Amino acid sequence: MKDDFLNELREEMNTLFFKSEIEKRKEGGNDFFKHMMLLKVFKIAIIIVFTFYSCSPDTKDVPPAEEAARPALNIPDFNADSAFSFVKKQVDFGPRIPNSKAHDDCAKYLVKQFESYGLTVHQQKGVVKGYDGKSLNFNNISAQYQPENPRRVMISAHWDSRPWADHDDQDTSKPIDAANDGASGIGVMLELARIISKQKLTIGVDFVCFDMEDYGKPWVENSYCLGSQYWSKNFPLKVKPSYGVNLDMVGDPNALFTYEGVSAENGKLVLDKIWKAAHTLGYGSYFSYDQTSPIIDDHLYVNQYAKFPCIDIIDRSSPAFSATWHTHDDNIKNISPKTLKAVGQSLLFVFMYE
Ligand code: 1BN
Ligand code: ZN
Repeated sequence: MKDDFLNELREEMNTLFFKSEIEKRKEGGNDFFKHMMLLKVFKIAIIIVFTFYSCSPDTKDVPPAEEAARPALNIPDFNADSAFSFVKKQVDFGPRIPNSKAHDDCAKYLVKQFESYGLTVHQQKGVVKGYDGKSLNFNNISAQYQPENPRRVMISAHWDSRPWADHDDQDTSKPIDAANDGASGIGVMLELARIISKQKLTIGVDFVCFDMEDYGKPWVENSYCLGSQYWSKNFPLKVKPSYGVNLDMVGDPNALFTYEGVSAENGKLVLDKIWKAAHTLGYGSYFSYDQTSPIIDDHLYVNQYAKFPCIDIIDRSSPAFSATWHTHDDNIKNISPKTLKAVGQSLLFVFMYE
């Protein structure tokens, strides 16, 4: 079929050339001949269009030049100091433990911040029972950038803090500041929201602050991540994001983010994309391609119940996550703006190119 058309096209071209030569040699030509020539040109045009757009998969599969290489985008700067100030602000409220004033104050602050960026805020409030039988008031706060855009991604983190320092050797029953284990993820998220709200992305973004992640007891099944369990089982968004990125403990100076097991199982391509961006931008020392054991965190329940791929960027630099995990050393002094930047800038790069 294709060859027939190409042969016919060649024939037509030869004929036209031949006739044109006759035409040139004719003095002045005549109307009938000109009319025939126009018809011929028209016929050839149709054959060319048909040949190249209908009968030639070879050529159709070649992307136009402008699609082959996307123009370089101007990626805004992720401001590490701004992200750090968002972490400090949360810590300054005091421990954001369930049923406390600091918890309420921090919720109001988060809502106000997202609203100041012009985002649509939604609060999913309720009561859940902790592993100890206590009733805990939770609030999963989400903010939407381009709420009507059907192509969406989610960025999540937990905003509550652990009421105990069970990995410390002192004051284990006192709450931790949780500058890293909680506030760092929300700090990076707020800075991303601040920047993205001023940009024109091709995707919508759901910023989701999960509550009650850290009111759990080791080895008590499903006792952690109470907010994200509720959210994932009572999915409040109109559109499911294509994928989600959960941030947890993204502020330690010696952070190491790996291919965590649950993430690798459910969102390998998402990991590939973010890790590649990080290495391209010069943050490779924070992002290891090594696979580590699966862990319980908010992303697990998103994958399990909300059923869209969600990965976790979480510090696996020591066997028990970061060195300060669930100790009183998890404070603002041990937060590095450089680590916040490595994570935030890499994500901004990925989202801008979606
Ligand atoms: C992550 C940070 N997690 C708590 N703080 C989740 C977790 C649950 C980690 C159970 C270990 C065991
Ligand atoms: Zn924790």
